[in-house]
Amino acid sequence: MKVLITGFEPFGGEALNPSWEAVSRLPDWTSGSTIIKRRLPVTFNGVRKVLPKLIVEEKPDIVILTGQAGGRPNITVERVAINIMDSKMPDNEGFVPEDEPVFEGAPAAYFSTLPVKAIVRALRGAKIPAAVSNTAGTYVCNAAMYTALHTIAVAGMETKAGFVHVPFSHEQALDKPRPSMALDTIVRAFEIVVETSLRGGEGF
Ligand code: PCA
Repeated sequence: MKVLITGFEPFGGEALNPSWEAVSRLPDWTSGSTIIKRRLPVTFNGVRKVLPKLIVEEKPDIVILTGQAGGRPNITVERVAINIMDSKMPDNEGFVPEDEPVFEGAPAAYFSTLPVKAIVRALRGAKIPAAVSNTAGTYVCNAAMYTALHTIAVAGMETKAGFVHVPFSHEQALDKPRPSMALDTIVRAFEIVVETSLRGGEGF
């Protein structure tokens, strides 16, 4: 099996993005499966260009996208991606879309095809605070999740895909009173997400 896991570059004035910091620390293979790690730009146009190419070329069995949700206290496994880009904060190339579709004429939403509940249970079983989230927002992370699921649907691929948000790391929270999680815990969480996705399980 081949797993594609992505993290994002920093955005919003942060020096790092814990999603990529954790992804980059993952092994290159686990349980007999190859893990391909990629860092994505925090740009609406970037993810819509890079992800379809990556998925069609690499043909992974599983796509796990990860990003930072600063302010959330736990790991959140996203259930749904919606066909909207709506942001007050500019992306990393200054684009501020308002009420625009990710893909014109495409479905309103896609559900994650990862075993969302099984992942949350496995994380909590490992004493890592985690929950299902019913919104990935309307910024670049939602656009990335939507792009991956839409690409897979249009190409008729069997690939499973979904998104996991992580809190700020402790380093990021030193200068602000926000919830944070140790990077080592986020790395362990991603290993569990990969292992549980490889095992499958019931859907959402
Ligand atoms: N989080 C942002 C985009 C990049 C990231 O790591 C989001 O939640 O949309």
